[in-house]
Amino acid sequence: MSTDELAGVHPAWLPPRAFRAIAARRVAVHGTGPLADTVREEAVRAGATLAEDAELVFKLTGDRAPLGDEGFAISRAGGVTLVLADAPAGLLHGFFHVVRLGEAAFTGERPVERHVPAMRRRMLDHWDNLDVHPVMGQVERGYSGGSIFWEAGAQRDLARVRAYARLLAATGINAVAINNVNVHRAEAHLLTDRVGEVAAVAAAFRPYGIRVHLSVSFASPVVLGGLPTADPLDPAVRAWWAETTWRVYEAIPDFGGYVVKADSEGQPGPFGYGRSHADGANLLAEALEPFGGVVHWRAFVYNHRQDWRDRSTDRARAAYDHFAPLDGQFRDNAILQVKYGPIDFQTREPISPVIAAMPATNVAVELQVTQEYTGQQRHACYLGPMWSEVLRFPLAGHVTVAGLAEELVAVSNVGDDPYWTGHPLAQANLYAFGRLAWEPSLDPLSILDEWVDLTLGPDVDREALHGILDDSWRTYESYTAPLGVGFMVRPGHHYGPDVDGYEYTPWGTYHFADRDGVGVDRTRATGTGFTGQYPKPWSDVYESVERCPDELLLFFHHVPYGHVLHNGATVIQHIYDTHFAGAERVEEMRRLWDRLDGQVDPALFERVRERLDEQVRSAAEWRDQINTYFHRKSGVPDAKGRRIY
Ligand code: GCV
Repeated sequence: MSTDELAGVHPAWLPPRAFRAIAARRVAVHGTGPLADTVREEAVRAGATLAEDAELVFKLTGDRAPLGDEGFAISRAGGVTLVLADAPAGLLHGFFHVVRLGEAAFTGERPVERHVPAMRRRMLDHWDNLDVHPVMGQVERGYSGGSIFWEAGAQRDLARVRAYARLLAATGINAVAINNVNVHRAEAHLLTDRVGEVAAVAAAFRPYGIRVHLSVSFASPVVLGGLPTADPLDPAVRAWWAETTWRVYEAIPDFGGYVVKADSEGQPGPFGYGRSHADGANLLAEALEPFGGVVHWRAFVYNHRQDWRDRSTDRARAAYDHFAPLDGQFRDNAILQVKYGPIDFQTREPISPVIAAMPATNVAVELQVTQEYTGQQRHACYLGPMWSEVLRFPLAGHVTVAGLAEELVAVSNVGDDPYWTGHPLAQANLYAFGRLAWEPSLDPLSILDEWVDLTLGPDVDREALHGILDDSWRTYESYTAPLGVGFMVRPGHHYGPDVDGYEYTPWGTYHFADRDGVGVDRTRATGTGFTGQYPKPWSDVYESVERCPDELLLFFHHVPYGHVLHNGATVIQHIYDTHFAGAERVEEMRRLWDRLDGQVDPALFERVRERLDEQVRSAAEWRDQINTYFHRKSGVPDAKGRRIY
């Protein structure tokens, strides 16, 4: 692909500059097959010469054991940098590792260092539709323009997808689901008569070691096959899925598999036939099994038609209540895909107890790179620190979330925007997701450094960028969601404050603020009992109002405004203080960005500046609405006498 094909598209973390250390070197690639070819092409594209007496050597070990399908080992001795892998995908990951190292890959001696991915699948889910949806736009919760795959119901030119594949491979991502989990009528046909379009996308991803997956409707046998039922135990339904899947593999031999959102927010599922979610998932797993495919079955199942008057139903409990009893009943190639928190990608949630409740099930943890609830790519909010906290959290004894999960999946934040992600700084989130999925113990701030180096160059004001991004997630939390309370967002689009927006709706997301206090009692003693879904010590820690960490207090407890936090402040004063401080901090972020004027591309500079202006405006709105709301409810004045309306 010539770069001209992508005129006007930002190169993100793979600009020509990032390959400087490889340019003009002699490179040898010992290996055959498409991925080895990609490494050769990349080397040549970087400006290297292919030669036998090379100073950068890529070589297959001929072994299958220590490095696996994707790992590599890198070393340097006698002026030769050597990348070894057991399989060609490892050579490709090794190549991008050399890119990240830059000159350091060619300096001095290097003892052998092994790099093997922690997660076997590192996947992005696109919530893309073929056409513009009347309410959601084309990409559901997308903040970066239209889909890179489709336009006006038809497949787009795939040059952009090839460039995307390359960017993703450079972060370590190896799987992409290309359509929305809410499968509408047109998208359902990607499984059958429009599978050729999926095959074309798969061909664009294949040279970069990325497999394509498809979201499918559980009702496909009815909608597409004309059967009277989609009952998972019906022999005709099983035969339909087997035959349909066989045809998919005829078109795409390395097809990854299906993603299913069932019995959730209006999507059809096995409950409609009185069957369990294990029956549903196993139906598709059985059809995929002969071809080595997998089904990602989402655990995001809850009642979205709750009566707000009903205090006995707790949305946080739903996934565990549905799935924990099914542990051990899923086939090996069924992967239960669990959102990291029990509600829905809020700025702050506890870890979902489902992740620890399924020891006999393959679990994928799902994150949201698209910033639905974290500023919609209008606010700078670097999520690396949040994900790192999630992955390092010791949920089951000393076993962390990263240790419990087989896979990491995230909802993509990419669209046809020239910067890929709307907010140019939101590229760092996509980059960090891939890197953390490969190695969850990486320091998110070092990952940010990598992104800055590759994307903006080594000479930009790094201190200013760290000043803007390092704490931006905590800053976002401080001016939006106090103490683990969620969903104080505008209903529908979820941007901006609306404290009572969801309070009397059927969605099950309430804060229960009254004149005396705020928060959701999820204790076993007096509340919904959700705390009982956690293993020890967390079931006790969260149950106890004294031991519960401040940042989750209102998620687990309803407390009076005068309740004193571990940090010494009352709940109400904490709300005021953090909202004033958060909005001020955003003003400082905007000032810091001005230091990059002249150091980065002027159009990129302007784009970020515009977004920071909006973030300043929006943070002030959040501050004033939240503070005013709680001031009016509680009648408690701000101890510092600041302006509240
Ligand atoms: C794709 C949230 C979002 C929905 C999304 C859903 C999901 O509820 O607001 O847009 O639907 O999560 O994860 O399935």
